[in-house]
Amino acid sequence: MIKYTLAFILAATLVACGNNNSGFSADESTELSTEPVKVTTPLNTADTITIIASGANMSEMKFNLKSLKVPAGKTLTVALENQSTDATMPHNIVFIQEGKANDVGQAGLHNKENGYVSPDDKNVIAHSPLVQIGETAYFTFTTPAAGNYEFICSYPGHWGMMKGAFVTE
Ligand SMILES: [Cu+2]
Repeated sequence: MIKYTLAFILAATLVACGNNNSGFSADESTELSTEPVKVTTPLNTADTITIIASGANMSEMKFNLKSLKVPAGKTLTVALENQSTDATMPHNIVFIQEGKANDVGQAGLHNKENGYVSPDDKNVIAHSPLVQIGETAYFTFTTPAAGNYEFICSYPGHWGMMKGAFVTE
């Protein structure tokens, strides 16, 4: 866990210095960062990207990425780390078809037992379980065909703010 987080930070630093050859990329949602940030090593079967959810309330909640670009048709493991310290802030991450955030979120409302994701939702590509504060969940999926997708947190009320672009190429 720590290892991957450090790799992320290191890679982001390398990119800031002009390294531009990695397999996937991400934008950090800090206000200072306007350039896409390239992340870690080339994407292989065992590659993991750590995504952090944080914020103590509904106006602060966020993912640390605004966008994530990965190769199409590759095995990707995502670690979702919930760094919030407020128990009312569980989060998930749901990779979805473009433009379907509200549909997926609304369908998820009726599926609390499945982590607020409808199990037969065709707009959902892959998703984490619901992650409680201070916890990290891992899940692995095959990235979809080249195209533009999105990611959201489908916990009730969160998907309007907790969202980003997911691009495969
Ligand atoms: Cu959330």
